[in-house]
Amino acid sequence: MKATPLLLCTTDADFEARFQQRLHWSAATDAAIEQRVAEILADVRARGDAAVIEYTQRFDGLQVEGMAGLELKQDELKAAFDGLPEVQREALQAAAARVRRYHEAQKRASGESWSYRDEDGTLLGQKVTPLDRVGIYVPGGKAAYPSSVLMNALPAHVAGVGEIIMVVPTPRGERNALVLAAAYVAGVTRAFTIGGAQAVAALAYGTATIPKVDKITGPGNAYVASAKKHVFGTVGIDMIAGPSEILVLADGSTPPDWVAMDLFSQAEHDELAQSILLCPDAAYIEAVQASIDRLLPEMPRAEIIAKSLNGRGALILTRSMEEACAISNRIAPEHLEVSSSEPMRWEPLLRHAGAIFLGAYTSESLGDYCAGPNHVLPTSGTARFSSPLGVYDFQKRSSLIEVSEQGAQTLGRIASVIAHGEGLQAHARAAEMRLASS
Ligand code: HSO
Ligand code: ZN
Repeated sequence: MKATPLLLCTTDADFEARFQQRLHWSAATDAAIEQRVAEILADVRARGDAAVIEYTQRFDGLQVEGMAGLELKQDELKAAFDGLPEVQREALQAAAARVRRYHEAQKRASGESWSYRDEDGTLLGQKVTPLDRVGIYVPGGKAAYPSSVLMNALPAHVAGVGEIIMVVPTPRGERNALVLAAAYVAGVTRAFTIGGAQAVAALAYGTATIPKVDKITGPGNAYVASAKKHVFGTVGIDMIAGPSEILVLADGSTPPDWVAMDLFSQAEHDELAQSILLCPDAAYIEAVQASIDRLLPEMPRAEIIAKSLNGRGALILTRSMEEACAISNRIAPEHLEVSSSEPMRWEPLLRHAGAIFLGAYTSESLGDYCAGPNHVLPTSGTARFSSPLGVYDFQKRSSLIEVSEQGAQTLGRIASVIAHGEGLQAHARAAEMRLASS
């Protein structure tokens, strides 16, 4: 099996066209899926628990008497954790501690209430409060990642969310012990073995057993993505994540094997994942291709990696590191590795990326599990306008205003003039009544 990412050179006349073609990705919005999801949502909304039980039996082959059979009790989560080998228990706890610490710092830096007083004594500010209850969707099967349980639940916890409800499908009753253990470590409040659009519906509308949440986060398949879009507005959602992406910006100083393996690390997630190398050194690009050729046969997921690299991968020869940085900004990748001996020289030039990994030792994979920052990141160029999942996604803000008697005089005159201009008499009178001269 061969993996040969498309070789591009920015000096080629057709570079722009071929580059654009390689980047292009459109989420398949299948009308049949949309229709099916709308029906499931309406059914769960109308029939609650009974519908959830039926769909879980039909889609996951899970036969239960009542909803109690679909709930994972705290002692089961704990038992899953206790049953793990010690190295796994320790790794989960170490990762959780680091992710928690990072998000606590994030909360201190940007998640606290603030206020100030005007010269006339008027108080203005913003009060930050956590959401009451959130739902976390954890995929089952191939993409069941315990690390994602930590990445979704811990920022919610740090934000002060009262209840965290996890849903995870368990086809034919197959439970992933690491996922359950991660739920225990992250302090999930309640957990249910349900998935798909029916789980999203249950969280969004609530059933007799499953509490209605205020926001749903977490990745899922096409049905889950469609269901999240449908319920947006009834509840908040985090984002609709596309396939994983990595862009490596290399100056040629990192061992090529390291870069090849980092490209593999995202390619192994999904055939549609995108791995790109940008480098001004042609010999180095050749060396990375040689590493790919040599290392690929060792990989258990070689087939997925090859499909991803052949279909969506690219090795791009640039005129300079500056040009590589400019192209990276245009792509706005989910993960950006600056594999350079002087990463801090390039960092100020890099503006659009979900996460920036600086220096040869900072493999993206460390960020996926345990460095501390969140691994739920904007994909498909959305890093141009959105941010990693964070404490702020589990908080909301309320404006605070306390106008003093003196402040009412200044503000009342301004408001009155504009209210009259808008033809809204009650607004104007409400402001004028508080003027001392009135
Ligand atoms: N790189 C993935 C997250 C992940 N990797 C989970 C391994 N497990 C999306 O950012
Ligand atoms: Zn990953």
